[in-house]
Amino acid sequence: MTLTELAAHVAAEFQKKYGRPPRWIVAAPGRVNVIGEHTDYNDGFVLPMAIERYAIMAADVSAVPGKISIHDTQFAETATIDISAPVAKGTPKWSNYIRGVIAGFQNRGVKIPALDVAMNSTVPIGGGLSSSAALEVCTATLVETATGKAIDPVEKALLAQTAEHEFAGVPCGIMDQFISALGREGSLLLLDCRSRKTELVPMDDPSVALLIVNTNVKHELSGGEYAARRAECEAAAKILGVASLRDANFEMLEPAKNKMSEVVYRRAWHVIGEIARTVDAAKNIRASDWIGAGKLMYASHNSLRDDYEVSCDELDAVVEIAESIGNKGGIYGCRMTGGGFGGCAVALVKTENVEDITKKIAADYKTKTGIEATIFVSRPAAGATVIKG
Ligand code: GAF
Repeated sequence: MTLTELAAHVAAEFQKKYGRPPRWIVAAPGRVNVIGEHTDYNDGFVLPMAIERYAIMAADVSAVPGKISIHDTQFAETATIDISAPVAKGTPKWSNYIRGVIAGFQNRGVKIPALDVAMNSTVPIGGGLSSSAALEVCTATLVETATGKAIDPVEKALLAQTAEHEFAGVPCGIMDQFISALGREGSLLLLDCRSRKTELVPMDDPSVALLIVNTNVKHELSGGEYAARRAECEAAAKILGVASLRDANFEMLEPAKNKMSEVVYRRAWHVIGEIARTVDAAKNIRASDWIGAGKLMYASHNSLRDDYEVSCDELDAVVEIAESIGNKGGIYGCRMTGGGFGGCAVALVKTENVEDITKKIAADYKTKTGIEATIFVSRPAAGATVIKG
């Protein structure tokens, strides 16, 4: 479904639920990270792009004071949030992403009107494509539109990140909320997570495409593994005497090897290498060196699998199939994307081979794992947008 079709759909659902057309429609995209995994909370670089999958909300002021009613049209479930007091965690579980953002605006002293909302999302849930960041940034965009007070997109991303920390219990970095708020059509975003400076890296050559392969193995970051990785990185930085692993290098790591556990050493090894790979991949993509960028993607995957230990059999299976198809069959590189433990892989491919590659990956993945993958191409999309407002 295109964004225009999705907007028409959610507007019709709003009309059905509330008996009038919506006054506002806003959307925010999910993302795929091309390279730079588990580097954001180490002050490193990431290279994501917004994808053509969105969280979308249609809304109007409500006649019921002090309440926001949100109807999820996909799962036919309605959440009611009391905004007459400071918003706290509550049910259903998905409403916490919305609650967290509303609480963030309340903390800034923003007076939010009572709202009727219909929402939908085409970002797969638990697919590692940031369905939660899309929902958070979409909510923030709705609050901005309904109050007429836009905030700086960087502030908006940070507010959404705080919501994820405090209301979803995931101590995430800044990548997902940043790209959902700041994505640009036709470009990847090279984000320096320390300075928060962004650089657009054009990815509009029609001869190459990014193929997203959803293993359909659900990933869940609140399970503790993500927080454990973050703590291991902090431990490594402390031993190395640096503020974060962004300030470390291999020359510093080797002599400190006997001062840290083997696991902490390997985590640091991944992060130091991955930060460098991300900067190099951005250079390769700018120079249309697809082979060079693809090699870095495979190297990233191997490091995430062996040293960072956040891959899983199904993600490894997709990457092995991609390697077997190889440059000859039109695949330059492939890697797991996002937090890991399931979710999606991303492959850099020749556009002319997309159909054959899709068929081959689907068939071989089914044979290897018994699971049907969901495979699609996305062009780099724009970040959060106001469609009607
Ligand atoms: C998740 C987190 F939310 C991001 O901040 C990032 O750390 C990513 O995992 C791993 O690169 O998506």
